[in-house]
Amino acid sequence: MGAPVVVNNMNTEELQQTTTALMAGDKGLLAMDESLPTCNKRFQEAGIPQTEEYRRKYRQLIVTTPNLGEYISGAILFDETVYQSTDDQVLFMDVLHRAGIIPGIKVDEGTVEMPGHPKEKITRGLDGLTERLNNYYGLGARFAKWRAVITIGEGIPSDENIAANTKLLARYALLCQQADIVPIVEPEVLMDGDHTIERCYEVTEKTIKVLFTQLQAEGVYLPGLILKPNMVIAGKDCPVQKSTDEVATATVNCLLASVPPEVGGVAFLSGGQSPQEAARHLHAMHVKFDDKLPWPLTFSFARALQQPALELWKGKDENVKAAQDMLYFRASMASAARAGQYSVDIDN
Ligand code: 5MM
Repeated sequence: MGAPVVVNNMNTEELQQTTTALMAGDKGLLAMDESLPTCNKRFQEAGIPQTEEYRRKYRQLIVTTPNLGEYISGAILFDETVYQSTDDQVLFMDVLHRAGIIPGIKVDEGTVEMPGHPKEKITRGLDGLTERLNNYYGLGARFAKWRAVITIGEGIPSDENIAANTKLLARYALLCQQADIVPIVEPEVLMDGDHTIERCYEVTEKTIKVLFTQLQAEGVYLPGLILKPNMVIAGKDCPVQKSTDEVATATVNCLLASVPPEVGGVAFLSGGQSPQEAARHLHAMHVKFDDKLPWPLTFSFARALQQPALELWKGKDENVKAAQDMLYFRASMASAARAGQYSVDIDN
């Protein structure tokens, strides 16, 4: 074996290998990294007690779903989950490794109001990041995730907000790569509001372009990086909702205009779309554009994979099998979408 390739204080060979494994086949990523407030909110809506033990039971349900590794290449965890174990004391990280699923970790520390910009958010989490990354690597994590939130509204997003959030994403990405961890960079343009698809396109394109300018300025190794974008879609409250084909076309055109071809992969968030909508859109992108895509294009859904399973589980042991069957089914549908083989007929 030769010495590892080290560029800009990073092992590019290992980064590329991890990225390739995460983007392999027709698989995608499972985002199970809801922070305490988000997880508790979802539990509250489903009538489930909001305790550490119920969060452990829920994450156990997910990671022990039989054969999930057929469709899922990597799972993004929240810090609490990294240290949790199954009823018979096997760390969830080990359960995932045995299932052929690479564990990843959300390392941002959530959003706060941006100073001087009361309607906009900025993401925290750079303090002590290298130490945390080294610790997570030692525990078996091979990739990480940082989410920035871009809000569309009257006069926003501001240039300052896009610049600040993308700068933080770029710093995070560099620190990850220097710790041999593949960064997922997630600049989420929210679906909240009544904006049109055209406005979403404009903001998403601008955000991603600024992001890659910052990533390149930091010297981030693009083949060892995964972008996690929103799809280009009208706001939830916009009266004009476009067809599946229009969303797929706008999304791919926006990404082709803004994402350098050498990027290791693109994996969408679902952003509040139903599981069926998210799958339809991903499927349409592959059917129409497969031969034009310079990067692997897959999913990194949270709600569009988990929500139906969570609603079946309801916090009750007797519902675990039904919930696991549902999670496995949703993963199979998302994978079919990535393969361009999804249809509403198979999704029932
Ligand atoms: C946008 O949220 C990410 C993707 O989830 P959806 O597919 O449901 O849109 C998700 O990974 C998110 O970043 C995590 O759930 C963590 O969110 P919080 O709000 O807890 O930081």
